[in-house]
Amino acid sequence: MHKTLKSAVVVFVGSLVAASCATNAPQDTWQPKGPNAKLIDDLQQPVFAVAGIIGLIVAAAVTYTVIKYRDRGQPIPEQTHGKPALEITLTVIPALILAVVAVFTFGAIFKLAKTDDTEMIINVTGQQWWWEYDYPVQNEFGITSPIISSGQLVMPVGTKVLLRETSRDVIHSYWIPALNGKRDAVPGRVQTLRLEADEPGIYAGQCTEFCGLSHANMRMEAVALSKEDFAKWVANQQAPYVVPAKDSLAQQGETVFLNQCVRCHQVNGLMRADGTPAIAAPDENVWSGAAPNLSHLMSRNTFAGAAFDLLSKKCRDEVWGAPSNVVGAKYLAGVTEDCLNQKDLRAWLRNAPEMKPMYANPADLEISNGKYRGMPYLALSEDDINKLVAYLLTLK
Ligand code: HEC
Ligand SMILES: [Cu+2]
Repeated sequence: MHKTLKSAVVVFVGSLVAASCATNAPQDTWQPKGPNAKLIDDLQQPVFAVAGIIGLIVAAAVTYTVIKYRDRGQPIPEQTHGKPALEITLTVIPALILAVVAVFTFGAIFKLAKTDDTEMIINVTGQQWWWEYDYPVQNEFGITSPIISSGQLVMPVGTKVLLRETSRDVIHSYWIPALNGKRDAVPGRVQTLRLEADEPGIYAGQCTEFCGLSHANMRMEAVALSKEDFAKWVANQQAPYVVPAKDSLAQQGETVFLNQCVRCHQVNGLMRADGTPAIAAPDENVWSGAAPNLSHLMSRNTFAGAAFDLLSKKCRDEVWGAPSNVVGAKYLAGVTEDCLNQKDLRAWLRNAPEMKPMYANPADLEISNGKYRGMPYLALSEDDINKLVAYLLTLK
């Protein structure tokens, strides 16, 4: 066999084999789990089929021509100029195909852009390199005071959720492939994205607009809960602050937290020693002007832009692998001491920029006017880290 032909066959067969490898592909765009993603899938399947058939016909025609008419020293054939009938036909046929595709595409685009049937609103803000969610007051869902969370977007199933997206720094893009296409989060603008899940479950996604050094570590999940489970989640997010038991390790951790962390991280209801509420000022300390609200940190099971698990491997597999009728209950159990991924949380407190690159060049810190991009290195002692972990575990 000819050498190039041989390698072409190897590449072709190889890519077919490679393409069929992924059995566990949570970000597969071909497995819609809600009506918006289904709408896109219903469009892309036939379009892909038509394009595929045309692609095969063209490839076959090219291969046939290349082999049949390859240069064997034969005389140059008779030269012609133009064949109007053929040219018009070959223009009209693709135009008709594209016109049909366009009709269905526009239909889908308008349906996906609808906002007037929205049942629930969640504000989504991107920043380097994590997502913040802010649930405005919506009494019909029991949200009587705003809820602020990060990383994992929790939503009720069978509900038309409208994300209102923006960004605090550069352009990011929100994408949960199982639930819908992508929508850019642009500073100074609000853009909407519909999400709706048919079944309870955890659906993975990631930022899909290159946004700097840790773009690849800017991930997220949508957690769809049954309506009853969602109501429980809401109630927990609004539950008041629980003061750590007197003389416990967690109480010492609270003190460390007040000294080291509260300038960036809000914990609702946390009081300073003098009895005044501790109000975080991330705008003074962080380049994007925000840091995750940690009030109910242990109710989520990933952290730092969903790049790391808060749950140990064993517990994570139990939650994420749970069938849809129990996944909600498992998720709501949150992170208990037995299930905490101690290793990664401690490593994060020890030296966050080492786990998640924030600066290609440390001198860049000066350029951001002394404000950190992401979570800084805080030179904490192991003793303080022990106390902090005990404290963070109380933030259920
Ligand atoms: C200068 C501001 C700043 C300080 C001080 C700070 N952090 Fe952070 N922290 C951040 C930012 C910004 C992020 C988000 C980083 C990311 O996800 O890439 C973050 C992320 C986190 C997260 C992950 C939260 C989530 O939901 O993903 C935890 C936990 C955390 N910090 C704990 C602490 C603790 C404990 C302290 C005190 C010892 C502390 N931080 C001090 C800015 C700060
Ligand atoms: Cu991003």
